Amino acid sequence: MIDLYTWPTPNGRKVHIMLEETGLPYTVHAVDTRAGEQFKPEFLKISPNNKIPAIIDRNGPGDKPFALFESGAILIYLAEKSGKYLPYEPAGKYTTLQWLMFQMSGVGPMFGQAGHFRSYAKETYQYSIDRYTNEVNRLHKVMNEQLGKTAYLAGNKYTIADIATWPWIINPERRGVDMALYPHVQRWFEEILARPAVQRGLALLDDKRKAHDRELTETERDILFGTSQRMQVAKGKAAYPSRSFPRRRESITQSHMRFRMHSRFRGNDGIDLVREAGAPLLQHVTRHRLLNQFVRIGGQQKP
Ligand SMILES: N[C@@H](CCC(=O)N[C@@H](CS)C(=O)NCC(=O)O)C(=O)O
Repeated sequence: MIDLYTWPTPNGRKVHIMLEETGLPYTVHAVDTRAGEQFKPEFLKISPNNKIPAIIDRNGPGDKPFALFESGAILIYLAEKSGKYLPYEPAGKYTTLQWLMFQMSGVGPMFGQAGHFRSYAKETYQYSIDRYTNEVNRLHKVMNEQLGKTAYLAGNKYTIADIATWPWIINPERRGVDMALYPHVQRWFEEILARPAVQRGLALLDDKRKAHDRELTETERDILFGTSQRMQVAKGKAAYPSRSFPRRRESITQSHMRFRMHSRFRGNDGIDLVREAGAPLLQHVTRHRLLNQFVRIGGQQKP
């Protein structure tokens, strides 16, 4: 039995469809990301990146419970568990993984940012809208060329590369895409839409999606994109502004010391360098920290 932690978004739907396609038994646990449920400690234990989807396979490796986050990893895991949608022979397998990585590193992030700047950002940032809309269209062109040659993204078999990409093609107008320009993507989209398992996957938690098909409230916006999100990440520690400044100073110090060590003090005693480093640039750093840094850097440089 797979425990599925999810919400009806493109990344969640990848796993909804995969579970329906494979027929693996599963139980759904809704994680309302607009209400901040992704920050609950029990969910963070499974998905420390505070994002859906995540799973726990009650019968994981060694027949022990096994937790997994990141939709790409989940798709590979479920494909190997079920023996479906990831070819076994190496060429087919790596071609599938190649297109899966294309989705994870290109389609997901770029489409996500396009949607963000076109629909969710409160102000209009034209540069960002243009940048991500261009990328979305470029990626559609890449897919269109591929799907003009093969039935599916990784060849003539339906694979996890298609399952990962397909939910991101829904509502193309929201990302500034005119599908008439990409007829092969459109053909592929319609073929996959007609699959009964895909229909069942789309139906999962769809009532919740419909209820949320509206403008974000201020609180929801803050949870997803604002200070709530940042504070959660920095939880238990100081918030970003007070931490980032000293960190940057430290790295200036470190590179400054490396430079001097290479150019002038190579082979000298570390204490000399620490004395020399009383220069204005380094005044804010305590002598103790300087010594520690020098010992660390100096230790690496010694023959
Ligand atoms: N790379 C991740 C991305 C997952 C992701 O972005 N999930 C979104 C919903 S589509 C989420 O949980 N957002 C909540 C948040 O960022 O707090 C994956 O593919 O699993």
